Amino acid sequence: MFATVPNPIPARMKGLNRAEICDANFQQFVRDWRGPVQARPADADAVLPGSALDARGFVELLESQLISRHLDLMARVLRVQNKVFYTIGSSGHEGNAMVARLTRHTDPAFLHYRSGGFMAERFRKLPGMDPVMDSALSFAASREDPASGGRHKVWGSKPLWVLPQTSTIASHLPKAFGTAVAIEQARRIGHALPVPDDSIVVCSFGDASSNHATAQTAFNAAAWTAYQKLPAPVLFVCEDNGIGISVKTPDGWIARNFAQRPDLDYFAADGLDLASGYGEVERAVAHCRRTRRPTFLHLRTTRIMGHAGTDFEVEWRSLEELCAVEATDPLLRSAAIALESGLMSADALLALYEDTRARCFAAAHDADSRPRLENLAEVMQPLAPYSPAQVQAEATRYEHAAARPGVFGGEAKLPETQPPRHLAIQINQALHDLFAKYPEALLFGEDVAQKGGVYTVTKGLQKAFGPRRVFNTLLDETIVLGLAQGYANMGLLPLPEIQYLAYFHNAGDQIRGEAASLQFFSNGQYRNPMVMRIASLGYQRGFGGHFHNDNSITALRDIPGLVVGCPSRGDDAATMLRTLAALAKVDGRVCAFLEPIALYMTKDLYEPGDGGWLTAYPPPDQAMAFGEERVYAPEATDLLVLTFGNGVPMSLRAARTIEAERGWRVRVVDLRWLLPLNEGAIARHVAECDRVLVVDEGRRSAGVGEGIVTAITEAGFGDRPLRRVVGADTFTPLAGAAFLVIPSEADIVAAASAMA
Ligand SMILES: Cc1ncc(C[n+]2csc(CCOP(=O)(O)OP(=O)(O)O)c2C)c(N)n1
Ligand SMILES: [Mg+2]
Repeated sequence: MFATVPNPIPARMKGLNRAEICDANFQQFVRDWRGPVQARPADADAVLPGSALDARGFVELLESQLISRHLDLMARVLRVQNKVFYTIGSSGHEGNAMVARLTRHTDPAFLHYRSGGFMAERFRKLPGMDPVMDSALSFAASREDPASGGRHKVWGSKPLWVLPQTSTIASHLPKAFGTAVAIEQARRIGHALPVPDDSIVVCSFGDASSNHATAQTAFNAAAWTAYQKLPAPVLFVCEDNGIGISVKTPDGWIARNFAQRPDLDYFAADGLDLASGYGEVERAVAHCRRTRRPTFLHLRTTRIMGHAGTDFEVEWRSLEELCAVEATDPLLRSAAIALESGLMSADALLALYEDTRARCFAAAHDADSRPRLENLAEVMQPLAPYSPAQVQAEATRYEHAAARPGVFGGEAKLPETQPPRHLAIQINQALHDLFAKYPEALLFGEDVAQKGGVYTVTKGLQKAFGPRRVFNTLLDETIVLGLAQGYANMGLLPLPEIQYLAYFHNAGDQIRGEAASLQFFSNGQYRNPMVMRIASLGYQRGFGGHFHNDNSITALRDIPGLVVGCPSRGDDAATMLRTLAALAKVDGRVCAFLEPIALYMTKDLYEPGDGGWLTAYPPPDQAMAFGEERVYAPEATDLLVLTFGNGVPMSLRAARTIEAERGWRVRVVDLRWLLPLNEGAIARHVAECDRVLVVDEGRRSAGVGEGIVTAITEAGFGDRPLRRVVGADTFTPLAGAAFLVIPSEADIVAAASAMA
């Protein structure tokens, strides 16, 4: 009934610059329009007979598509002039504007880098916002970029609930799923959400990305949730352009892979054609919102102008194929609809096209004149905020006295009135206190609920606080950490547990690339505070092998902005947990709490039965200052031992031997905080002592010890006699051989002797 886009467009130009060709194609297509024209005003009727889209909606969507397109074209031109620093565009994907039109600005959105049309359309949802200028500032890496403050070209907006995403494809799906779960769960625990209760989460990504393990685990977790009739209102939008950089997605693969997945409800819409695609997008959005089930919207798109400005497709694809792809340009289809429906004349459409181009260039030139990030302090400003006074006040804030007798089984059983106990018990009691203090705290992971974790550290928490706040997840660390980010996005305080440090590594990107980077890439506007507990480190007797004794602290040590704490005794664990929770609450920090497994049950220090490693429970108004070390024998100056974790009791024992053998008095310092290292404290102790031993149970290379030695040297004490006692650069073997690869008391004594 209505004319379709001529296919293929004549290959009039064999030019390298396909952006110019796509640009010219559009203009020529409109100028040459000879299709039927029926004059009519823009009203509320269907844009075309049979379409679910009304005329006014169509015109607005077209405007959003044009904004997206001209931002791409502008970027291609101004990149070479060094005014713009990003050329991965949205051309061919502009139909995703339909998803924005049919969702709300309060539906949290985690977007694909080609969701420019979505972004332009979402900007309509709030008055007074300008998608062109805001985007131009981001393209120009201007300090005034409202999304990232000039730190990356991202789709992001605080008022529009678009959380900026990293370039790591698929890494955002677990947290999008987590946010959807959080929306539902918050209500169930009486937590006030920052968005309406019936919000859904929008999560877009490419067809190639859908194959990624991180994407697949999110689909699986969503289906696992829905299968149990639990809500997970996430709308996965697969923007299927049939290709990933240069690798084609097999024809039909997305439908084959997703159309029949149980508990992932599949909808397919033509993202190339607003008139025919709109109704199906509308059904998918309505389905997700109404049923609260995970929904998969397969949106047909195309990719024109290459993967990025640096991708010269003519070098690796035939011209015929390129022209055929360019003929599917959704803007040609939108132009046809505009002309055919009589909503626009060719002149009016061309004028709108040129006006939009002019707007984008004007904004880009304006953005180029704005200040960029000019010094390191500016760059790092949002990375790791720290407000000492507020953190201290929050950590010691104590207003839950009335709840505690109920939690601990009576006034007479309050833990601070009990005899000294070991680490596992004190962590457990501190968690009970934190849960009483923070009604928004959630603890989850593998086996943490009824069983109370492999080492019973979380025992009783579920009973005390219920299955909505303490629960088992499915077995996937990526999802555990994706959930944590999702809960945090909705204002909850997540305490995810990673069962063993060795199993952090396969999900590490969720912290390294995602959680720890959010404040940085959102210029401090979004934050995902959490306290991640990880059972860690070696020295277990009778339960061994590498994977239960992993000592790779290195994997955490270089994550910008992350806080890593590692207590060696129960009282420190309790006060440190309070400080970590406060850092999360006050400054939105992502925190890792390394629990030395081998010390969980340790009761004695020097002799069997001496109870030397039992500690009293610190009352709930006490906390540890962030960065503060614990010093044993502060008056001693002959030898300084800088250590942490299992190294602390070992060093204390070794110190006795050293004192007996050499007559040296030994000062042992438990650093407790491994990231950031307290370089000032290290330097202070070194300055006061004659010799230094660094005892680091982590690995020799890139371990904590390297950081300590560097701090000593940089503080000007490079000439102090110094030795390192460190783990070997190896995996840990099973049984007794495990002790060959990690420091021992004898090693510490021997290192001291070597300095005599
Ligand atoms: C985890 C990861 N691996 C590789 C890349 C490099 N990379 C960027 S985009 C891309 C292809 C993505 O294709 P698709 O998901 O189909 O999205 P499209 O670009 O086609 O929209 C690749 C391999 C990346 N960003 N992240
Ligand atoms: Mg693709």
